[in-house]
Order: sequence, then C-alpha cells, then structure tokens
Amino acid sequence: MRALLLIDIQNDFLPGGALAVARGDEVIAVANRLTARTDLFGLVAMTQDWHPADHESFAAQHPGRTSGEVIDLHGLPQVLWPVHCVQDSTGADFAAGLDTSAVAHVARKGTHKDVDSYSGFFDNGRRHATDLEAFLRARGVTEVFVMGLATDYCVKWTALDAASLGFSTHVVVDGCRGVGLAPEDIPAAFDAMLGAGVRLVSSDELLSA
Ligand code: VGL
Ligand code: ZN
Repeated sequence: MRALLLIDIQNDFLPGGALAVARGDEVIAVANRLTARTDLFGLVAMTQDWHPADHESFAAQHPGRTSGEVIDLHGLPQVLWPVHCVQDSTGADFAAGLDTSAVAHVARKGTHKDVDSYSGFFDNGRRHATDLEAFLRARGVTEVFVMGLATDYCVKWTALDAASLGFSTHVVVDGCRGVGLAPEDIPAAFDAMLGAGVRLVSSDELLSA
C-alpha cells in the first residue's frame, strides 16, 4: 500500500507567512494533482506543524537571540525561528487552496515546547513519536511518497525517518520548496536523502504511470 505524505503545507510557510518559504505556494497545485489520483495512492496523510505559543524553537523565547541563529536547546542544536504555526492560529491552518478532501489523517508535531520536531514521525531528539507510523502500519502502508515544505527541514527529516523505519521512501522533488538559510542547504538535503536510500521522483513521472 502506497501513501502520499503532504508535509506542512500551512499558511506560515507560504509567501507572506511568518516563516515564508520562497515559492512555497507552488507545491499546492502539485499536491492537488496527486491527491486527485486515488488510483496511485491508497491513502493521503498530512503533517501539521503545531507549536505552543511559547515553543522554545522561537527566537522570541531567547532574549538577545535572533532568527537563524543556532543554539543548544536541551542538548540538541536548534535553529531559532520566527514565531510560526502556533496552535489554533491562522498561520497554522492548511493552505486555503489545498484540497484536503482525500486526507485520511493529520499528524501534528512540534507540540512539546522543549524540543522541535522536523520529522512527521519523531521529534528531533527521538524523545517522542507522533501517531504517524502507527497509523501507516495499521493501514498496511509499505511505500511512502513525501512532498511539501520545507525541503531542508521537515521534508528531509520525514523522508529520512520513513526510510529508517523501513518504508520504501520517495520524495516528489517538484512538490517541495526549501528554506535555504545557506544556499547549499537545499541540494545538501537532496544528497542526504539519496544517501539514505530515498528515491527522487517527479510528479509528472507519477501522473503518467
Ligand atoms: C519547518 C522550520 C521550523 C518545516 C517547521 O516545516 O520545514 N521548518 N518548523
Ligand atoms: Zn516549526
């Protein structure tokens, strides 16, 4: 069974949002084209970045620090971010144009204030798991197709964890956009995924199959 995983396609990651990803809005049309093809994917699941207002990944929680700086957060390196995807805020909502009618499950992450969670499966310290793996296993999923925002954070870590959990893992390259704090971060993310056995595909390849 194949699952399509739509990663963090939320207002705060779109142009104009609090943590805007350049051309992040372009992934919406790709997601909608793929979710319409119920013959290709047995199920669709989404992740939702879902932080408490005082999440410790926010630069605002660290007086004197600014977004983009890296600190040690309870033993883990942490990039500091603008306040984003606060629970129940408009910024945390899914993109208005995203067709969510086929979505079977939403896995929320980043809910523990003391640790960030880029992956849809585990937080960055693997201290807590979300319900995503159990959901996929219960439905007999063996193969996942990952796309969304952002290539160099949540897409990358979700794909790496999926591969490490034994799912046959693909990333839909044209369905992803990255933050790119450093210009090499986005190509490096694809290299890391390839190195972990993740396969890179295009939506056109999938749609023409
Ligand atoms: C993300 C940074 C902080 C992402 C989430 O969705 O890639 N990046 N929180
Ligand atoms: Zn976040």
